[in-house]
Amino acid sequence: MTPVAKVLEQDGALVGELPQLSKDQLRALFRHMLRIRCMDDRMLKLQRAGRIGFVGTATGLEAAIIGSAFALEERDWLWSGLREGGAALMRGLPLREYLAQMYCNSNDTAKGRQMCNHFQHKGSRYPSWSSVIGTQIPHGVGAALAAKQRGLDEVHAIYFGDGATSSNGFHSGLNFAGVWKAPCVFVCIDNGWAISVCSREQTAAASYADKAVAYGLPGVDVDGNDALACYRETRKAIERARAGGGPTLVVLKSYRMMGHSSSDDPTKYRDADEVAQWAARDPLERLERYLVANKVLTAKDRARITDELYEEIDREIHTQEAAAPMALKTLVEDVYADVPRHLRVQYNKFVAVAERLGHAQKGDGAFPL
Ligand SMILES: Cc1ncc(C[n+]2csc(CCOP(=O)(O)OP(=O)(O)O)c2C)c(N)n1
Ligand SMILES: [Mg+2]
Repeated sequence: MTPVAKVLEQDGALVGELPQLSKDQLRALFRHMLRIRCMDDRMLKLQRAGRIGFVGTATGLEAAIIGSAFALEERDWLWSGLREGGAALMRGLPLREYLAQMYCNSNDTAKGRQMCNHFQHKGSRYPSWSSVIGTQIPHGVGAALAAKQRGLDEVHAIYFGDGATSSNGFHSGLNFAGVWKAPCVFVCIDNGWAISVCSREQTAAASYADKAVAYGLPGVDVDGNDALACYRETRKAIERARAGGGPTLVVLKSYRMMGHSSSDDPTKYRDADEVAQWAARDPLERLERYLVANKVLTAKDRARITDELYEEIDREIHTQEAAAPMALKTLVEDVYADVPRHLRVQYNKFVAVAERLGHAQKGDGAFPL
């Protein structure tokens, strides 16, 4: 097992080589991490109030998600595994589109065809992610290899959780990328649990990073609650991939503080002691302590930024609450140039039921026969 890369102790003390980041960049890093915490609070409350259907939180994983994605350039790609919505916001997904996707309303660019929380944003090179674990790994490797063949200067960061290391896609993706030196970085967010399966039941390896050896890649273990370490190690791996050195497996060791999703109750399978130990290693507090001690932030800044973020989020929630639902006719559109007769028949029957139940909107009866 490789030593775990670290820059900051939990009290904010410097114990490793600092990455090159300006004060403005450090403040941005902190703000993007804090936004995840604020979004989780609001999304979970909306889900519990029955306003949205499903949420997968990232509380506890802020340093892993933002620290690593902060190392990407605009021209690079991020293939999301599950919980990287905060990185999508940082890289350009408008908050409006994020929330429209949570509501699956008429502003949703995925037209309500994805489950809530399954973001995609073409503008910032964030392909739509799939709940089917590990499938993004070979997709991302293929896209990286295509970029290399076309002479494009792009690196593809492929994210996945510890659970995905048991998927077929992990093996075929890492093997293929190693052989062909695809310009990609594998970012494994090891949060200790794959729903209710803990890491010691997932693998007999001492660390997920050790698996890189079998594919001829370097693997690195990183303290995933240390934003600066996550940034530094991902940046190194990106630079190596960009220079033609091939992929690296970067394992960010962290912990999911809440349930797997809003449908899960983690108290059924894990101890309160374990959760408390990780609560004491909070990634936001660690970075804040370092930034305050080094006068990049003041002790009052966190509360001020939190208020600003909530104001921005709440304003957009009100807008999306008021937006119309997705038009029902989109159910049968976009597959055929013209909606064929058999789908029109089914659709008209469906609309008759929707009208009776009061779910149909004006214009939903779009395909009269
Ligand atoms: C191929 C496949 N098998 C099983 C599942 C059910 N499933 C959904 S999430 C999950 C665990 C994912 O764990 P991990 O990769 O560690 O990500 P995390 O949820 O911890 O972020 C499983 C087994 C699935 N979605 N796809
Ligand atoms: Mg996991």
